[in-house]
Amino acid sequence: MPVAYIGLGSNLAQPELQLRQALEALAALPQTQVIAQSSLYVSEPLGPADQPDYVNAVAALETDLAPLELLAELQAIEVRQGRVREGERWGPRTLDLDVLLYGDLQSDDPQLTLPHPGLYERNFVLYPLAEIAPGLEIPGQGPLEELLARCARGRLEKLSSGKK
Ligand code: ROI
Repeated sequence: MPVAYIGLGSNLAQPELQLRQALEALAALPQTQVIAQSSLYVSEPLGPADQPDYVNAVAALETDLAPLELLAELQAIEVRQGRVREGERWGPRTLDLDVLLYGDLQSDDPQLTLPHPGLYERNFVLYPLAEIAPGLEIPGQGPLEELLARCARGRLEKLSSGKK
């Protein structure tokens, strides 16, 4: 089964709870198992600074869902947890679930660009990812550790530890 890595983020309506609920929802997806989850991290907002800090994490799934099926399931979880897709670009959100990687797939489908274009330079993605997938090769980019070496850790604090 392919392994997909999912980025989770929230900065509204009890972000830590949002992430814990989202992780439970991921575990309940059809044809899917959560094989690892990172610690939860508190991160400073990328984008407008006048918004609350984020809680971020990364999960690894083994899934038989096709990439767009997985995306649709993630969007349904976002909506169930109160996501409203409008308002300010790069503004605050109750829950964001991104497909970061899907196996070694590379895609420039505008619906689902893979690897996720934000992956390469976001501390709140790279550090949690490295926690659960050390040595990972990022398709088209090279070793995760090389991206990490170029990415300042910044203000990123572990909130609680991961699992598995
Ligand atoms: N900033 C942080 N720290 N974490 C996020 O998950 C996040 N998500 C976003 C934007 C608004 C770009 N900023 C973020 O979508």
